[in-house]
Amino acid sequence: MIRIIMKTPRFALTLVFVFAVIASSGCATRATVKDESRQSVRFASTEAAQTFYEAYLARYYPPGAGSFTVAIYAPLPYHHRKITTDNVFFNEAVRTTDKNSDGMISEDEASAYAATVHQRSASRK
Ligand SMILES: [Ca+2]
Repeated sequence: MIRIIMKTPRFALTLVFVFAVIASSGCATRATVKDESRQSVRFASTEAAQTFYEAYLARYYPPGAGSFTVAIYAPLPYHHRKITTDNVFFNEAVRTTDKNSDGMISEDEASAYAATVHQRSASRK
């Protein structure tokens, strides 16, 4: 037995030791949730609302957004996640779209927002 250990490379023993320390130390997980109340917004027309919502959904909920990836990660002693709620995304989209900050999204503003969203998604392909 001693002969086997003596022949084992020092690197492998170090690796086993590090893994044992990580596996036995546990993992601290912390999550920060970023939330805010949903901003109220008016639309100049139903077409402006339709254009805005279609672009908003394309931006934040693209096709395949419901799919998930399975991955195996090495255990780390500390893990921190940031979770952003839908309201934060929605308010960001409204602030981006409402260029003159009057609380109403016009058809021109909705179209400009939709153009940036579609341009952004086209550049990713
Ligand atoms: Ca406006």
